[in-house]
Amino acid sequence: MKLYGALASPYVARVLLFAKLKGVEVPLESPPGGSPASEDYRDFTPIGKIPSLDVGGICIPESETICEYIEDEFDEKSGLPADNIGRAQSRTVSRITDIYLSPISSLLARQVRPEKRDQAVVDEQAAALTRIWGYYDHFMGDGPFAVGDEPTLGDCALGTHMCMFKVLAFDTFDEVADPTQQGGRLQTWWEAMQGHDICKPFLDEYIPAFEKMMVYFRGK
Ligand SMILES: N[C@@H](CCC(=O)N[C@@H](CS)C(=O)NCC(=O)O)C(=O)O
Repeated sequence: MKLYGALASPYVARVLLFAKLKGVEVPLESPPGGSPASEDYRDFTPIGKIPSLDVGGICIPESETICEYIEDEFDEKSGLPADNIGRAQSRTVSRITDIYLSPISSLLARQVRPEKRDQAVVDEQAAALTRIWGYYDHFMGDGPFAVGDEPTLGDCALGTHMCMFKVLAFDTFDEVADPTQQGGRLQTWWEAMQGHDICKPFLDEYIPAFEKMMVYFRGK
């Protein structure tokens, strides 16, 4: 089993953090052909995105599906809460991240250079982010993590995305406030992530990997 991708991707990082929490070793490799755009990689996954998981030549695409596969395949330590409501809440945090939060990162990435910035897009996305932070407030379970007192699937998705937003958005646009500094549920959650012996060192390693991507966005 090997994971194709690069740590700078929050989707790749999510899978690596999830595997780490479960105590599963998942080797990370560059995609066949050296890039997601290569013909070799497109033969393996026509979706052409990272990550994908290679299980004896079978391709499992999509970070969320890969995490669920790892959960099913290695069941010694669960990466989901014990009860069904908690499992649904953890998955909801992951889904909110993929469906509502993630698209905003692509829109803001195109606004990083001040001389090319469309202020209306930044303002609109800043307002959308405020609404989305409210979704987490509403749907997270009892804390301090997304659900309960251990990190699970949802924390992996939101944790890596939050790090990306810290660099891409909160440090870049004055209009976009950091919800982990505003005293609410997301602050409590972030403090728990920062106090966790696996999440903290992992996220500390992920941030500089994503910062290298910012060099690309700043030059765009
Ligand atoms: N829904 C996918 C998203 C993966 C994704 O967007 N990956 C980006 C890197 S962050 C990618 O592979 N981009 C390459 C491309 O679009 O050519 C997942 O959850 O795995």
